[in-house]
Amino acid sequence: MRVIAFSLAMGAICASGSAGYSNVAYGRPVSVVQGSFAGAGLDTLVDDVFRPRGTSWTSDTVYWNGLNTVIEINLLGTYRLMGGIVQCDDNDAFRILYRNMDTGAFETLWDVPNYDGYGNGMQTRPNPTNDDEIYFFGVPRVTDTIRFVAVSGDNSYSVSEIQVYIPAPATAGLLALGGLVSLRRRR
Ligand SMILES: [Ca+2]
Ligand SMILES: [Ca+2]
Repeated sequence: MRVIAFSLAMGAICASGSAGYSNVAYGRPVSVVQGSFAGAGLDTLVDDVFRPRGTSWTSDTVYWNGLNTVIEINLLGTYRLMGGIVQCDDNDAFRILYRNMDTGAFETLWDVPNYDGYGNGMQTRPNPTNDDEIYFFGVPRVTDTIRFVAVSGDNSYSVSEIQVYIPAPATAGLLALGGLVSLRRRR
């Protein structure tokens, strides 16, 4: 009985996404609030689809030149963000910002590093070999809006996926289920 319950629990965790976390940017409204962009529709940034590793920076991505462009995602709710995953051009550094709910100012959530300087197309951060690996922020932040900008690089920037995570509701339900199983066993 104990073994069966444990197996069910593990299955539920795997099915709920990246190690028990939910991407709250998925399907949310995306807009460019400053500057311009070209290429794919903005909805492709929150569709849970990554381009194949090394895809050309302008192939079905959102791309732009210069540091003026600001992409904004309305999370349609207030969440405590634990971590993120992004896929963007390899040879540039980017930044995700969050709206400070007290001041309204946008502050740094994650400085997304330059992957390399030699031009190998789209690369997922933090782990180019695993689109499911979450980067956990140093300090989780409570917010309802995030922004994405380029910080430095070769002046040609692109992005194909932006994800931010909270613990999956399934995990909370799972804990309750586990408690229920324990309760029944004691009878
Ligand atoms: Ca995408
Ligand atoms: Ca670039």
